Amino acid sequence: MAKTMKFPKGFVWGAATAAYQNEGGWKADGKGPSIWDTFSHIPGKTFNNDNGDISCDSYHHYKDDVAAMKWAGMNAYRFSISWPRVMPAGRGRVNAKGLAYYDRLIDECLKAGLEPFVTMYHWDLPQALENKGGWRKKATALAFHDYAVELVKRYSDRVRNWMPINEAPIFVHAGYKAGIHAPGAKESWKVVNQCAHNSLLAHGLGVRAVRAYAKQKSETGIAHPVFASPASRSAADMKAVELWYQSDFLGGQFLWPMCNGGYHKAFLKRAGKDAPDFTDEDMEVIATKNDFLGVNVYFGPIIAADGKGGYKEVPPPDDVQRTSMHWPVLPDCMYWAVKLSEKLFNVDKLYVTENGASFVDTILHDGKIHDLERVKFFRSYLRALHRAMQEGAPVKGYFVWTLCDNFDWNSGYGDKLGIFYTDMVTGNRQPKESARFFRETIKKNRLG
Ligand code: IFM
Repeated sequence: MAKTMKFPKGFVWGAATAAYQNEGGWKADGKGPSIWDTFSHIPGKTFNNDNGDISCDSYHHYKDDVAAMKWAGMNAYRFSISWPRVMPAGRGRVNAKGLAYYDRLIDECLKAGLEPFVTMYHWDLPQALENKGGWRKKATALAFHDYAVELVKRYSDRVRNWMPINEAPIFVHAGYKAGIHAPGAKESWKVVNQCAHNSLLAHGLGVRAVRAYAKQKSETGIAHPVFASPASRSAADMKAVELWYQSDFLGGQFLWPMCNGGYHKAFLKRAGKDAPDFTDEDMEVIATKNDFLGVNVYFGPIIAADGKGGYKEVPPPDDVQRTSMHWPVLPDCMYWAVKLSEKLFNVDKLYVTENGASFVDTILHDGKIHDLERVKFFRSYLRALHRAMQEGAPVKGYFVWTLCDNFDWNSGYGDKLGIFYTDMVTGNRQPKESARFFRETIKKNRLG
């Protein structure tokens, strides 16, 4: 019989969403255009030419989102604020109606007993800033600081948890190198590394905005994706995976300088002439101490020693289960994300800020959605998380990605990750089996 796994008292259970993926209202009440509005409106850029113009229409249905989380027994909600809704041109004039929307959402959360965890940037850069160079320019990080100050002044009487930046490696690499995300650029490595650097700078400035203007004791952290696991526990593979976290373009380039006070020499060597330009002052800002690390866990590279003092990626087993996005199901990745972050990044508090899976699901003849593969996925990842916590990892909460089926970037509505089905016509949110699974788990605060 499977063992019962208890979570600690006060454990944070929530759902995570992002403004562009959920809100809709892309032109409502004075919102400015974002790079995702522009990109998704170019034919051929997203699956089926889908876009987030309406999506779950949370701009009008936020009360339904909150009610769904309350039904599931959650005690927190991680959502992002749309920069161009609040500052249509990215800097300068603020949009009173946009700011008021988040007042309503925050108040509704608090009324329902949901602690707001606010992401300041989940990829919807104001188009006006992209027109001036976007993340290629330090000016964007400075504009982000002013935007962050505005948010903190406005909401910190009610918001205590802030994540300035979400998943920098993804929006930088997919948006500025591979060109498959907005703004669809394919830059040189030198420019890409500069974008990464500027995103780190923005994060540090966001943290400083919270420190300087928060009206109550508040905490900050980054939400970071892509965590590698070692191929085995051998000393050589463990050393190889550490090297990945120090020097890789997805690993070492981001968390290492933030948490350990500067780029690792192995990263600078790897980047060579393509390393970003930076000043000592930049590095100080980037290393501003955070209170927690947010880990977004889906899957990650499996790393082994290459026999020459370096590392190599080994493929997952051929028969590994895959989600409809073709992502391998690797629950051990959760265990290692937590364990290695604790070890290498000097963190004393962690949240799983995203975890979820796309599977094909549909309403059956009984009117229900039996997404049993997704339930199995959650069970296996939560078990791995619990194992790390049993070994002492300071994990304080878990956010499922995501609440409702929504727009998932270049795969549009082709992949579903919600624990609630969204009726895009009526706006109705219908619980899937996975939502019931969370309701049970949260109620008992244990698995099994
Ligand atoms: O939907 C995304 C989210 O915006 C960032 N993390 C991965 C999710 C699944 O693709």
